[in-house]
Amino acid sequence: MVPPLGGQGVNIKKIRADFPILSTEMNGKPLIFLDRGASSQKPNQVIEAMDEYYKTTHANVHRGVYNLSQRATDQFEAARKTMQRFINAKHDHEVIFTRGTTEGINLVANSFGRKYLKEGDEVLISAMEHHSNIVPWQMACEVAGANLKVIPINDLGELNMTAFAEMVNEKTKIIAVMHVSNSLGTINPIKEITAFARKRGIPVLVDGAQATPHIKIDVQELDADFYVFSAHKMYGPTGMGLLYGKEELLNAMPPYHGGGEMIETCSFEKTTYNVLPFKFEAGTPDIAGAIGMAAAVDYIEEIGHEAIAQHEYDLLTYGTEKLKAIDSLQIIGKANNKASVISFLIDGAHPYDVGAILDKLGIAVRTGHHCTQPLMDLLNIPGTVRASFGVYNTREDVDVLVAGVARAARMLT
Ligand code: C6P
Repeated sequence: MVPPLGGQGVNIKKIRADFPILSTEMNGKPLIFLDRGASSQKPNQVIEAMDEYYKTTHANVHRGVYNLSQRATDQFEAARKTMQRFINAKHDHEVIFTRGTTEGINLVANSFGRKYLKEGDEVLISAMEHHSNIVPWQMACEVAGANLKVIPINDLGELNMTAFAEMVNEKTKIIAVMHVSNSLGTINPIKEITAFARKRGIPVLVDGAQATPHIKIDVQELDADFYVFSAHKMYGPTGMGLLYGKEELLNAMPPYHGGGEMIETCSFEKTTYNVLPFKFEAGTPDIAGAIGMAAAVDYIEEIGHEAIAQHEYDLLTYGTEKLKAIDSLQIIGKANNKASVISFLIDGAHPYDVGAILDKLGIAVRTGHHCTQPLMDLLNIPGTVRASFGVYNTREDVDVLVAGVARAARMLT
């Protein structure tokens, strides 16, 4: 595991006080929320920003001449600027608001696929992908008569980069890989992948759903052609996300959804399309969602990426060592470069049974295949128990988890 650089530590007491849900109880026990990977909890700053918007500013955006609509538009577009800064996109019109990672990938698979995928072409994904980065490509390949190719992983749960290099060829039209694995915690070498692809003129889509809460993202430095993520995994609202795409690519791609806002002119005979980003934002957007996502970014930036990374790295190493001490426990995903996700199995116990016992103790973990069924099939396991940490988790949370897992192991094996 590679420790993050620097970091001043986090004021955990203050952070925990920001999240009202963390002081509630579950099954008569204090809630220990270890499922940030599925969705993070929300701080007051995000809840209040959205609440304030609805109470004082709401009107539809880009439509009204009246003052209130203009104010809503200004806040919505200010949120886009915040997101541009967050990922260091060159232009704000490269920031497309979506409903989340899933919609972002579907947009690219559909639009890029329609324009560029032809019979016999290849789309390269990896063996650890989430269903969201598998199924849209399968659908696009089916339409085009193209083939989906899968980069294998090694025993640690890392991409096999030798195999990757061998698999890229003149038929490869796009590479779509996750930045951080939701099931294994692996941080993939995106820069290495984009550098290799760039030399061959192949665009790369990066699924950043699990990366943005942990890692400072600089899409220009990563040289990602597309980068997608969801607000709800990074302390923002559900139903909101972002697709970043390089201007040139987005301009060349056809629209995904048709409707209001995305047109320049519309007649029964012919429609011409709006400029970026509106070409890809048909219909009334989730205005409060964009404002909430920007508030989540402000929240993350106020604490600081390095401080968050260092705090979560501490939880990862502390938790891994403690859990490893349980005899019947097997960690799934041992990459050298890992984010704060610990997947594990107890010999002889089904993940659901472990999860159900932990739930009785007030501990929320995710169990199952984590929407990476092909990966679970490859590993020949039914799924895992997964603890994923956020900025609000503590070593005490980890201690409660470890005691609960030890108890589950005694009961079930
Ligand atoms: N993973 C998990 O528990 P949406 O649902 O669109 O916000 O995100 C989908 C998605 C895409 N890629 C990765 C790497 C993800 O982890 C997820 C969501 C959750 O692991 C729910 S399945």
